Amino acid sequence: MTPRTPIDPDLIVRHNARLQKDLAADYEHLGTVLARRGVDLEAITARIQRFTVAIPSWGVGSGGTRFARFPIAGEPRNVFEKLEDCAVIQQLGRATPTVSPHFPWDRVDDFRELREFAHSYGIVFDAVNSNTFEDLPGRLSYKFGSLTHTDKSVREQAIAHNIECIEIGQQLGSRALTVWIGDGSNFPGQLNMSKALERYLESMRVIVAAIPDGWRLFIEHKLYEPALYSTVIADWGTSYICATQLGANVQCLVDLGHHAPTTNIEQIVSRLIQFERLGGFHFNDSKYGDDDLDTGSVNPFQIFLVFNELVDAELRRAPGFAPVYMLDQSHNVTDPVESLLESAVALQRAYAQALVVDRDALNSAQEGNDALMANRTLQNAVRMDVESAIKMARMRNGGAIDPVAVFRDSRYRQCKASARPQDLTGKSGIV
Ligand code: LRH
Ligand code: MN
Repeated sequence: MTPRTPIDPDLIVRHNARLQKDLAADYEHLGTVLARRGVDLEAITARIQRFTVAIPSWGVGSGGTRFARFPIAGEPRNVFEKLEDCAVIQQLGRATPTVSPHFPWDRVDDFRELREFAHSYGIVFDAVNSNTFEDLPGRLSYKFGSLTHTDKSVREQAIAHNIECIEIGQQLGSRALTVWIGDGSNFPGQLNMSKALERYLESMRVIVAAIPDGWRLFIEHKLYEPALYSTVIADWGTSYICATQLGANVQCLVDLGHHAPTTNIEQIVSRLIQFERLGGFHFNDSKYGDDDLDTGSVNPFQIFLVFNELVDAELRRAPGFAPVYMLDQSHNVTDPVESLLESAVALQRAYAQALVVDRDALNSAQEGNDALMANRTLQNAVRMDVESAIKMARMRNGGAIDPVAVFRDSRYRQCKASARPQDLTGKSGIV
């Protein structure tokens, strides 16, 4: 069944026809430059064509902060419209065939209908995300925590929600659950820290017992926010220890914005690969806190250094290496579709640059303690203009050479503005 296409396919053909000749010239030039280094461009392009990253369902609506959220006309009002926009990103960019849903934000009455709706656009569901950081009417409050709350009935409510997310995920065809909790404290002395972690492990053991065969559970750590003094799962070390306590199918998820600004995230990635507990990523960028900015928009070298570790593991076939890539961003001032298109490309760029690293030269420089040559080997790769390889991969996958140009020319957002009437007065909050 050919997927439905929210954008007129002819528009992509017309756009590509205008850009194809220049792309071919740039691609041939890159091939020559890489061949001089003994690198086969076609092999790189083929790997880029296979690269995929999941779209966060909550990322296709306008994001906000605690101060305000500024909705845009034509943004999705429900999960079906979110999936339509995800289909636009996949049709134009051809690197995002999966969507990571969040519950209860994406709750519907008929999940089979939702699955079929997604499949009609060629979209499948990735890891499901539970939510025990917001209260629902008539439910027990998570003000003082969820899986670690001192009150057993609140913990049981949070456990039941996670198990329900697994059941929903099974109906949707997902194969993983991501558990991020904001549990922690705002005052020294407010929380008995070891008891809180013990309650966490006790609750997670019940959830892990409900994980179906072939599924994984990802623990997502975060330094702070909403808790502002201590967070129960604050860092990779705590996440790793808990994963080893809970079971082989429990791994660590690295959200790039969940670390102190000076953290060496690529070393955390290297550790989790070494000890076979790297479950996946929430990619984004940040300057200060969990800013959820567009991937590669502030610190593209950071993303490259992370992919340098990932490509090293991929090429040496590191045991247990099967990370799931997802974006987790908040688009407060841009059109979410455009930001997500550009962010997927930023990941393809970091991946391609990491693929052109001369690993033999890097290895001998490292073994020989030639620090300058080792760093220069990476600098040579990150300075490589791999744009034509990314564009060629996208075009060969049936996408647009310039996806944002086609998106704007399609006037998709303007069409949706009339098709999706809604109140645009902003409220605060991330979604
Ligand atoms: C927490 C987080 C988590 C999601 C939420 C939307 O900051 O990164 O992954 O549940 O954002
Ligand atoms: Mn996240």
